[in-house]
Amino acid sequence: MNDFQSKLAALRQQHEQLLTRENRPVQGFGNGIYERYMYPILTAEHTPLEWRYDFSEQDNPHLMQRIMMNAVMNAGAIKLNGRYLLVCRVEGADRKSFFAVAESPNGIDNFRFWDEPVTMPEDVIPATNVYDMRLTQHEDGWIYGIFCAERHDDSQPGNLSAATATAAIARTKDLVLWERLPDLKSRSQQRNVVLHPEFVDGKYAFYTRPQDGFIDTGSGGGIGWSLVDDILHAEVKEEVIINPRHYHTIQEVKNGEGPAPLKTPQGWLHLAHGVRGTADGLRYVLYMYMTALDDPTRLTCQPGGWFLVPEGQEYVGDVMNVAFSNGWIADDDGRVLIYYATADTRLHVAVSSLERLTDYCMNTPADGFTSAASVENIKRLIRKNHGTLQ
Ligand code: M1P
Repeated sequence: MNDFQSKLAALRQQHEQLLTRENRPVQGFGNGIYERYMYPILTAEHTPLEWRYDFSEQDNPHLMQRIMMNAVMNAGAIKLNGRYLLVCRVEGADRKSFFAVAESPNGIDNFRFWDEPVTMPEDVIPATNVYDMRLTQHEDGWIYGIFCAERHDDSQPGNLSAATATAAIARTKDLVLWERLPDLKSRSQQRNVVLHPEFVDGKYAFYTRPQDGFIDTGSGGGIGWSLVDDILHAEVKEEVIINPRHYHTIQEVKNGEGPAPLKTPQGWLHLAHGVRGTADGLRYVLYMYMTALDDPTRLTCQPGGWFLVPEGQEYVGDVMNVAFSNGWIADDDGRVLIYYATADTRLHVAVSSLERLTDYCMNTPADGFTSAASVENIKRLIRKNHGTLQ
């Protein structure tokens, strides 16, 4: 074996070790609501070597990476025919995101990317960047992928940072072949748009996130809801805000629906992200809420504060202080696998159950919006523990 060959063999061995590393729950009490796992499930290093290296000794004698990867994050998730599948946002060193499917035998570890990234057909105006797909197994029989399509805002030719965010719609049966439908028409820019899994009043229902600009939600009041007659020409005609932003909460600056909600006997279970401003920049955290089964726009409960935040090393990365989720799987045994990314860099899993998540949502005090109300919540719990609660 020459130098090149032994270098390549070592590279393959190291990569295989990473891909097959067993993941274990973090030991300790945690919070009782979910268990975090020791290792990220997917990182840039997990992407196939074939995507990054030219293996020809003649063309690439130094075994350089010809194409470098930057991050794997924000993945849509689905269990399909017994397979745990993630449609990941992979970002190259060139700052372009694309979709790639990774598969695991158990949803926890041994994730492996399929051979090639997804070839996503374009809409009429091609996008510069695509990301953050939410997967919805709809009762119409299709699996929909709703994602953000970003383009330069040509109405501001002199501003290279001016961009528009639009909700793109594609559908598939197998995550291999995708049919692209026209982007969602909307008066405002839209990101974090999610398709509800059931028809409502015979229509397709979208969770929306109206925003004035590409980054700023501005007058956009929070997570919206809109019924759409025709998925082939989807348009937001009327939009109501079902989960508003609120002063001095974790969702003051913006919020956005995470994955498609899960149906439970107690109501629709939602995972979302909330954003607040700090002296150190924006802080993205995850939170939960529930809506009524007979009216998914009616909020029934929302625990005060965050559900999951970056911890330890999770805090550090490309965009610090960010936890983001757009994928979860409700497994046949009642477990819920929550896929969350941190710092726009890597992807993790946390495990809970429908039973625990509904308990968390229904029995955690709501945000009372003032310090005094928070103190009352704590005093009520103390009195309950002392047996003195009236
Ligand atoms: O950088 C944090 C997140 O920012 C955006 O989310 P939002 O639209 O709510 O601000 C998205 O670009 C998301 O991908 C990213 O993780």
